[in-house]
Amino acid sequence: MSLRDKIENREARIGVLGLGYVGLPLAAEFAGAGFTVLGFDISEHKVAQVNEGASYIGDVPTAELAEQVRSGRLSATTKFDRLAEMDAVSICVPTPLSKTKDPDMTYVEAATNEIARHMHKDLLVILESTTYPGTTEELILPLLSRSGLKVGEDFFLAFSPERVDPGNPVYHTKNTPKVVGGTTPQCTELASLLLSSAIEHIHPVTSTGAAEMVKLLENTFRSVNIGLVNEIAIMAEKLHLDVWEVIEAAATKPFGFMPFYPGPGLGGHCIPIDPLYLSWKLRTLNYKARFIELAAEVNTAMPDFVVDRVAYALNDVERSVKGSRVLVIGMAYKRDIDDVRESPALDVMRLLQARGADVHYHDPYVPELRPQGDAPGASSVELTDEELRAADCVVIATDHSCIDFERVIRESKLVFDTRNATKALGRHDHVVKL
Ligand code: SAJ
Repeated sequence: MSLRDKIENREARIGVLGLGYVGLPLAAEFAGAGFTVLGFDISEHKVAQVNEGASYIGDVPTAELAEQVRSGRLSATTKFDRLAEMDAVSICVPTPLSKTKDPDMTYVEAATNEIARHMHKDLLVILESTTYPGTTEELILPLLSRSGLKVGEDFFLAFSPERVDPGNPVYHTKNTPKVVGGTTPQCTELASLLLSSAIEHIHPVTSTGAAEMVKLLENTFRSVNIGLVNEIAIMAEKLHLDVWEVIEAAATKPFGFMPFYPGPGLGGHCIPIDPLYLSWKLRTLNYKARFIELAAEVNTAMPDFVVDRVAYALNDVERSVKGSRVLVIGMAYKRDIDDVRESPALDVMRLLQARGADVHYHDPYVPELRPQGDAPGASSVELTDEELRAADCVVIATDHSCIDFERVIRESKLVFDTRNATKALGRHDHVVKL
């Protein structure tokens, strides 16, 4: 039976490498579409949780996962030799930056080498991990071609960028349009056929490079616009203007404008990182991607800007940062999630500590901070009235919906609001906004 037939009658066995915030939802969608899915991960813990039907990803409800595991549609393993049983494999492993801010392709290479070890005729491989244009053709294809099998005839290779917005209440894997580009038209067609069985709208492009570039355009668009609005916030402060009022008014323009909002910096494992994959690739071609590098410069300077503003606000009440007790509300990189990766709130806390402040934090989604480098661990404090009153300054770094900011204002001596979390609560002399 051909791969096409196996996909059409849902008999194709699907492997998903990497069971994180991209892989687990994708595996669940393929299982929901009627395929038998085997998740692969190096983490025994993740594999055990999946096989117990216990979801560790907010976007995958445990009830749904448990049902798929019970029915045998979905299971997980750390035994990569079972890749030999797969008809199609999606690679959903991390693509972080190295210490020198260059692409770290070790996870993608390791996953691809595992697949290469178990290559067989008619295998479809789809890379989902965000990466620089050229990765699929220059890194993946040669590793898989060592088998002697010919791409587009004996095996099929495509790139299809993940578009997961963690915590988004409306858009999930199934209803978010998916771009896909294959090494050959046949690769594009087969990858599109498989993906369209689990995802409502597929948008094919003519090459893997185009698909890789689409994702980087999406995330560079965000990084550059956030960098712009952060610089507007810095300008507004020098002009003694309320940047939030200005953005709210600009957003009344019904065409040609899209609001972005300033903040304490740029967090997450995508937006601060993915654009640097593009600028790195262009540097190898002797081109300087100026917008990407400038946006990164502005965004990474925001924690310092915030701490300077906190220092000025304390100074206005005749307090120095040194010796002051500061409570930072919110450690997650954005509201209503528990992820602290690249979170600017961590930088704000550490910069305040470096200036001698006694810093505590409260985040209902982040009960503990593990020690990182020379930074000690910490635990989230209860947001009691006493805790608020004891602080010389409360810094709102993440505007979680569950936090009662009215009480924060009422019980605090001084509030520095980096997220306009207090906008609906009127003006207060002791509340300073970014
Ligand atoms: N941020 C601002 N101002 C804004 C928007 C965001 O300061 O106007 C900050 C956030 O607080 C956060 C960071 O930027 O720290 C990233 O925010 P994000 O909303 O882009 O969140 P991510 O990184 O979790 O998800 C993004 C996706 N988000 C949206 O499209 C809304 C999307 O770009 C990608 O699908 C995803 O990264 C990814 O995996 O690439």
